[in-house]
Amino acid sequence: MRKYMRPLPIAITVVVILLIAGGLFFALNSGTSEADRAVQAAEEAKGYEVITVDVTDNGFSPEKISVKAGVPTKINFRKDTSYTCIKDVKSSALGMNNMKLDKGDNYYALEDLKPGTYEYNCGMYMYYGKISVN
Ligand SMILES: [Cu+2]
Repeated sequence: MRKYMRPLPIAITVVVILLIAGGLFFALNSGTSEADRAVQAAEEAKGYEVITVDVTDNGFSPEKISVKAGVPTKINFRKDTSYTCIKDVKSSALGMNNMKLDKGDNYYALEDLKPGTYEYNCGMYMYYGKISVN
């Protein structure tokens, strides 16, 4: 009878270790850190409107953003995950050459755009996003 009681403590230990590892993984990989918020606040202090576009494993989110014409704007392509094939972003309409997207924040300044809709896409032409300037 006694030998059948051993697996339970082992199972509990395994579950506890998995929970701790999972919690650490989550803490390191998600959310906007204090430092990220400070960078955004600094950009806003310089007079930029900051719009965040999340770079996810299934594209850009939101897929379409709106920007006011004549207002200096920076898009923050924020990449919180490594599980995406999106490594860079480009747009011939914006004159944006392959901009490498590192994990974390990636700011791109939009200079004095004329009203209209501008498309961008990942370097592999798999995912698309739109910027509507009004
Ligand atoms: Cu891809």
